[in-house]
Amino acid sequence: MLERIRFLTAGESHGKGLLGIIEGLPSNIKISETYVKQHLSRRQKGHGRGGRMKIEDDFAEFIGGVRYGETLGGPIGLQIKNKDWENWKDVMDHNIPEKLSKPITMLRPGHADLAGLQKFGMNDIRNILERSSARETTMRVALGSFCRKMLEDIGIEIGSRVVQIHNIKDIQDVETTKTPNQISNLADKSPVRCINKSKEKEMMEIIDEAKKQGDSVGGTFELIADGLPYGLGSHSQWYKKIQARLTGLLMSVNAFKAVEIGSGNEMSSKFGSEVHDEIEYMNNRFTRTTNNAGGIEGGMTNAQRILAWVSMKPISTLVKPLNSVDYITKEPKKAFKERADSCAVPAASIISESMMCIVLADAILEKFGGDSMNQLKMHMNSTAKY
Ligand code: EPS
Repeated sequence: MLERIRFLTAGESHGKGLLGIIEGLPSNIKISETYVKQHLSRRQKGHGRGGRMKIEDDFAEFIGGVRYGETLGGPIGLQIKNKDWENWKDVMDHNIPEKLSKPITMLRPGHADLAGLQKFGMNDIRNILERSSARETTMRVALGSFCRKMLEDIGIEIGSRVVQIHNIKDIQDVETTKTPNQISNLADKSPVRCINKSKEKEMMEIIDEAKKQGDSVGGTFELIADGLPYGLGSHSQWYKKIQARLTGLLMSVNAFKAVEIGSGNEMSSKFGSEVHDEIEYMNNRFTRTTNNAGGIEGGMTNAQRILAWVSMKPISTLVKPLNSVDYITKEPKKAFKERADSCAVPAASIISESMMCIVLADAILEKFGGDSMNQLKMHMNSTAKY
């Protein structure tokens, strides 16, 4: 799926913290802990988050791979401490404590609980939920920030905005003249990352209503990338196709249930003549009259804006729990409930930006190569077509 970059995360939601390693990036990417922090803070925000985000102030400490503000070209190692660990030391101890915590056995519908216990032969849901928690995505955002910075330095921008929460939709297309950074900057000012003020209010109200009812809501966000050259990915083999790589990484986030590229679903009910983007040649460039393909044709970028819509299901830990069964006694019981978010769609849009950054940085490095940023830029200057 990734051709040049490899990354891994480790750590439990209420453990000491998270670890991450990314390798395959060139040397001389100029980056600081402050830059990464800025994106971690974006992920922490959003109306509908629960008590946990008031405890954490996510900060990725650079452990290896960066010297004097620049990457060294080797593996990059990061650590993010969980402040909440202080409250969970006994429950999450790696030694056997004097007093074991009571196993959690009331399975939550929609969570990894049941399949995880069956798979690993365990009987305490905590052993599964700690790693299936969205806490892990904190490290993905930190690692993705390195890819984002590399892309920024070669003129590629990635942004996002929320277009739907529950049944409240912002159907307004964003002006095509706005860059992904401009769109993201506007979205970042909104508590739900929606750039349409009247819809923002309605979205906040529906989140409040869900919270009041002990319920949760999902939603959809738009992902945008500009500045891409022709030919990232390839038509020539299934695993090289850029849409397979992009959707693969996006769908690796538990709660993401659908990804549409360009006009996506809408195309299935239209005639071919209505959806394919006509080609023109102006000012020594091929151009398009529309962008229904969302910047990808034949498994390759076509130098148009990449547009994707990603849909997230509602959070599965509910204050008003659903019917379930006790894993041990098999008796009908209400599912386990614990502190949870009622909506994490705004945060999810930042996570998906990070996934897109990793996929696009990887595809750029695959196509243009180079061990340093200078080499990459030279290769792109001489061969990239826009
Ligand atoms: C999560 C449950 C909540 C969220 C958490 C994901 O955590 P807690 O159980 O500690 O209240 O806040 O998200 C994060 C910690 C985060 O950093 O985004 C879950 O069950 O997935």
